[in-house]
Amino acid sequence: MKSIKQPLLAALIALGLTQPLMAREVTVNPLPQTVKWGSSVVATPQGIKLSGGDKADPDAVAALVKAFPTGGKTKVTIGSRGDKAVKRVASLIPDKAEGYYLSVTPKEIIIAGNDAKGTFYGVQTLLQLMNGAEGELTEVEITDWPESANRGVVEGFYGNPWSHTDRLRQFDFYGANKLDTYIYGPKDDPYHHSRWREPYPAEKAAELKELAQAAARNKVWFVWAMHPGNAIETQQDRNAAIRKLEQMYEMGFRSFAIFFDDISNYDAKLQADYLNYLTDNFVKRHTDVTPLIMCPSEYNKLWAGKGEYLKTLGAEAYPEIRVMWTGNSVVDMINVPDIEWVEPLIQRQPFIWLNWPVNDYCIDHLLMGPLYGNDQETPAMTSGFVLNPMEYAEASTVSIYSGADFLWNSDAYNPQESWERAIKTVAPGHEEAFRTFCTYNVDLGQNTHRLRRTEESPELKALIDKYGAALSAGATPEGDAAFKAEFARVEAAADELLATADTMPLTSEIRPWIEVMKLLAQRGAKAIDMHSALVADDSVAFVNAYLDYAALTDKSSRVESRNFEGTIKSANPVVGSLYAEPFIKGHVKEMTSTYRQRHSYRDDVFPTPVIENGVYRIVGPDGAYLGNPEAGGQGGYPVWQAAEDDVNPDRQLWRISLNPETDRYQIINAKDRRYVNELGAFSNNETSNPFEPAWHTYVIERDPEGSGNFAIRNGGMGGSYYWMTDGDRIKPRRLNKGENPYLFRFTGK
Ligand code: LOG
Repeated sequence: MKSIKQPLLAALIALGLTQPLMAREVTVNPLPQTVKWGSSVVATPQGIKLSGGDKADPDAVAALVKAFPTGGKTKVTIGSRGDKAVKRVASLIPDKAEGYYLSVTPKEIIIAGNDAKGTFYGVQTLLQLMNGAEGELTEVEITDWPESANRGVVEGFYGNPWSHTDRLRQFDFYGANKLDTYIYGPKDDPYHHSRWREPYPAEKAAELKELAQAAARNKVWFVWAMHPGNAIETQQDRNAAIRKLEQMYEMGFRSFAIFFDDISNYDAKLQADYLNYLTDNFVKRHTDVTPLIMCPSEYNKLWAGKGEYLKTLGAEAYPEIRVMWTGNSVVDMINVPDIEWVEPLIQRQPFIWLNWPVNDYCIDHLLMGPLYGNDQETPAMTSGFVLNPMEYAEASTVSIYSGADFLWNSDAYNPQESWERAIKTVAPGHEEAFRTFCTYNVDLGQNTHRLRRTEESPELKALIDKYGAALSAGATPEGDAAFKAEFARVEAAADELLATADTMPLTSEIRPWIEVMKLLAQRGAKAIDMHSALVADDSVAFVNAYLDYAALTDKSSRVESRNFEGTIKSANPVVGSLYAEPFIKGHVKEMTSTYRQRHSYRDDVFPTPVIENGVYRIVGPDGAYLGNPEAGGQGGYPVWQAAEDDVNPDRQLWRISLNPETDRYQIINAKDRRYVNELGAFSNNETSNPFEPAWHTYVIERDPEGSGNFAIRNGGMGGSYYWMTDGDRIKPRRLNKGENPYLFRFTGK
């Protein structure tokens, strides 16, 4: 069951008899396990006549009567297995934790949970059915249950912790989407992390108490986490921990986690001993505190080596303590083998901490793309599964919505469809504009975890594929018009969203990215104007369009997102970094270079690149040429050669050009198109290179002393490494004090 369309309508759409626009489409998230539509039409209740309400789960009843006042005519029966009110449907209730049976007929509505939570979820499904129903419901019978327990969110990122209002809104969202777990652990809450020993100040404590209640109302299990670092050995430290946990207990919390992530000099045995101590001296001293959850220091396979740490932890920590796990690496989707690897080590099912859509390691980007890549079998193989979101709470709900869908019914989960539904739910009334926004905010950019997403701006991508190359070649009026139309569409979407930004929590939160998207669209349009002017040989129009472009670009570079005093600084929003931005920037660079070759009118307005894109000899300190004697081979490295290669001059020629994605130079041998990589060796060639341009693009610097020589510096991860020579090869390394890196000249062929 992929999406729930009312049956007649689905049939009409299948026959092509109606437009989806006319659809009275009803969606329920997460997708229920089984749905049977009837044929009768039922008027949506104005008021209800409730039976079973006195016995049924109070949160479920409260949610129901909030939507439908009692004292009306529609008969609604509610209850959980064992309640008299729902006895006659007892055999229809799924025998599954949190499951429910819901029936809507012209005669009555029945909500029957397998347990209290199931009843609450039955009500949520009814409310969602009503949402799209426009006055009428179709007769329906739903039998539903989750495939896994403990589905939710860990607020575990660096940066601005969510606000109190953010969290209250989140809990309502979780309740509505049947997520039942929230772990509180924002790295930049000092009372969680650096100052964990101290009690919350009164005002914060009052807020947290209110949160605990809001969570309970939504059937959300609230777990408060503490991050004591390595202060876990002395009796004093342990007393302080228990004191803090008791304070949190007093405030209404009953579930706790201990995080040991992102620390060094840790010890598995000691951590296990500490957790056991807290279990004996805190958890078990109460009758209503649940077993601890812990986040290990080696919380992913990449860091775990052979797993000695995890093995000790697994053997020593009490079996009821749950152990979190982020998968193969810090940021990674979860696959079956990852779980099969860790489970025997920790001797229990892992509790998944999915680092998605968290953006604290790529703060300039919003991650608005679909949630995909987790194996369907994984939720059932875990003791819990939570998503770590962005500090942008509202924007995170696109992924959280799909997380709820995936974790409830992973068999039926379809990333793209779920994402489309998320957009409609999260930005009602602005679906198209918000969808456009999301498609332009998919890529993560270069990042340490090397996770990329490529579903960016498919509309623009299609145009680039179709017209991109032709654009460089000359006149493409049709292409110009198509690009202009796409950029106009994007600008209109930005305008629509900006108009709501004073009133809508979502758009007010992401305003800086919307502004940058608008500027991107305007810059794109100017780039196309430049193209038309270049083709028409109109230098005045070209320069004017360029000046507009440059002013918009400057404006864009000055947009900032909210600042923060903690570990994360303000973000400079980047939009469309995978296709849109490189296309626009690369195209402008290329056109200005072409312009400079043809015209001199006001050519001073263009920035002069350190060196122009072109094919060069690279001449080293002793007048030697950098060559590629093993051209066409595998591996190896470029070598300094005293003599010019007359036979194969291409082996000493290098194509040096700015890479639009990194804005740094790539250096490729003209003979076999292999890259020089960050180790000064040859990498794969242009078409087979699987590595990100960050690893093999360089900053070229002109000697400020005016020698006419250049330095070549690694642009990527080893950013402070300069190309130096070592025997017959290049060796990128850090400079010694006072060392001169300006060793190279570029000469034409
Ligand atoms: C942190 C987390 C952070 C995330 C992504 C875990 C268990 N810990 O590398 O706080 O949000 O990665 O940057 C982490 O993931 N450290």
